[in-house]
Amino acid sequence: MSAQPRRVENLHTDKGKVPVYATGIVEQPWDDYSAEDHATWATLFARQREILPGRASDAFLRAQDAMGMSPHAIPKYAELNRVLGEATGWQLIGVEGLLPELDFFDHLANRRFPVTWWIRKPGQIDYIEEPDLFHDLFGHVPLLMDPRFADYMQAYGRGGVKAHAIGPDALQNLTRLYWYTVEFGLIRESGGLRIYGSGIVSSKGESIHALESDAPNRIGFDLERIMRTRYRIDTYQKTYFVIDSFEQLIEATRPDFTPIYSRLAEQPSVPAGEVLADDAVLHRGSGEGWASDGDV
Ligand code: HBI
Ligand code: FE
Repeated sequence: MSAQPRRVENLHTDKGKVPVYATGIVEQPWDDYSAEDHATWATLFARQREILPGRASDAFLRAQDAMGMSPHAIPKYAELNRVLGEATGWQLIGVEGLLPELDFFDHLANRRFPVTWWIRKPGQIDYIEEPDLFHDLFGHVPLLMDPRFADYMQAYGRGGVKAHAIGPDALQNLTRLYWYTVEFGLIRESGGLRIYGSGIVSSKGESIHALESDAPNRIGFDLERIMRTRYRIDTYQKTYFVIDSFEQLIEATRPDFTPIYSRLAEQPSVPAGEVLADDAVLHRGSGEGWASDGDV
């Protein structure tokens, strides 16, 4: 019988006097996961851990080990929450899948990371449209153990709540920042370029492509440049942005973004594969294999 979650609707969390209702939270139905679910986790986990040493950031690999994640079984959110809560105060909550943006931002602003409760089917091992348990748990959760990244994710959530109140253009600018850092970011470490973005680190193909292919651009982090840059949903990224450290992310997101949104509203967006004159270009991509349409 496939796992069916028990709903915990409208978890009521008080922030001062204003109650905040977090919707769509479900208990992880761990006892109902099938042998096939655990086998899918094992296959994906082992395959990624095979190729990530030397490709993923040290902080990511260390954090994943510290959490005790292993291929033997799908981790229990409650067990991870003990380690994570101790390290940075973050907690995992089970969800059905993608949440309305404001709900998502509100969870991040309160150090709650939404993790999809179900895992993909064996036939979807190489690609799945929306984030499943493997993408969230293997990809996003480990770096929440790192105090600097944990702060960045909470700041992002707070920024998202504000951007949501400003309007869709601000939201689009901020979503691009999430996309090119949290999902598809690269970091320069002493050993060279490494992956920290969840969308890359949870994908075998993109873990190799992002670092070793000649096709994509690799450009130094620039906040406003990133916020203008469109991205790809259904193919590998055409451009990857590279930070020097997680501190750089924190510093870049310290100021209030309102004046930045106003400045960006006057400027055209940048196509996903374009290189601009004042970009800090680490690698100008060949563009081989790029789709000509479909930037969002
Ligand atoms: N919901 N569960 C979940 N996970 C996400 O990563 C997520 C989301 N809702 C919206 C969203 N991401 C993006 O649009 C963010 O940029 C807001
Ligand atoms: Fe994600």
